[in-house]
Amino acid sequence: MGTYEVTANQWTTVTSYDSNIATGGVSDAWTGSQPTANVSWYEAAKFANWLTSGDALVGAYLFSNATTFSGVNRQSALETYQTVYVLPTDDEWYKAAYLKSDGSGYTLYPTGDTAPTAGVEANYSSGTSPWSIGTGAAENNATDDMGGNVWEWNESAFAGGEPTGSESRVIRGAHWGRIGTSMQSSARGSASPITEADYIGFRVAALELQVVPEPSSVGLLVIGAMDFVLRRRRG
Ligand SMILES: [Ca+2]
Ligand SMILES: [Ca+2]
Repeated sequence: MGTYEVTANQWTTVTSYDSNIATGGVSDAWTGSQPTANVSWYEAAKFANWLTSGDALVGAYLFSNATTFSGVNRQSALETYQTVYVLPTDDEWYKAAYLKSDGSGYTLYPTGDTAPTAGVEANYSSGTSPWSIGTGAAENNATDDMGGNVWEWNESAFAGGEPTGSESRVIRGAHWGRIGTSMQSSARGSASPITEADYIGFRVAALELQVVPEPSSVGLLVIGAMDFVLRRRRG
């Protein structure tokens, strides 16, 4: 799971390499090491694809052109690329945020069972804009700002399962201006995938194909690297 929300700088760098990513029409609201936002689900999915393949239209997310999405196929992408960048599913995001690091159960907030101090440990309630990544308190699994700062796109359809078209997607974690309960494990937001809002951003997760040695050659799908690695495939 990416430690941080994708930043405005990372967004600017990656989108400069592939004009098929930022096609939603609304440009970034934030700068530098603030999280990127005004990013539609489609734009976020194409960003993840680009990290995988160097092509916004090729990866776990199936696009026939820059504006036509037709589904998700992580396994096929893994077999081709071995390391695949994705938007975390609702379940993956939930576990990274709320599962205790010793695996003994789930907490109410990503930082524990008591509400983090607003404006110090997490950016919510009294905030007026997103702060730079790395500002808040460390969360259960060494992530930052899964609670607050900007809402984050999940891969999952709000109705459950993989999205196949324009149905609403899950967003999680709340933003700088929301009350604390919006960061709780039970809080699950919904947004149309074309939404470009200055309070919705995303983080990516990396999947790695692991091939089991003899006697089996079955590939296993696991959640890999905890850090977001910006790999410059072009330029
Ligand atoms: Ca946009
Ligand atoms: Ca967040």
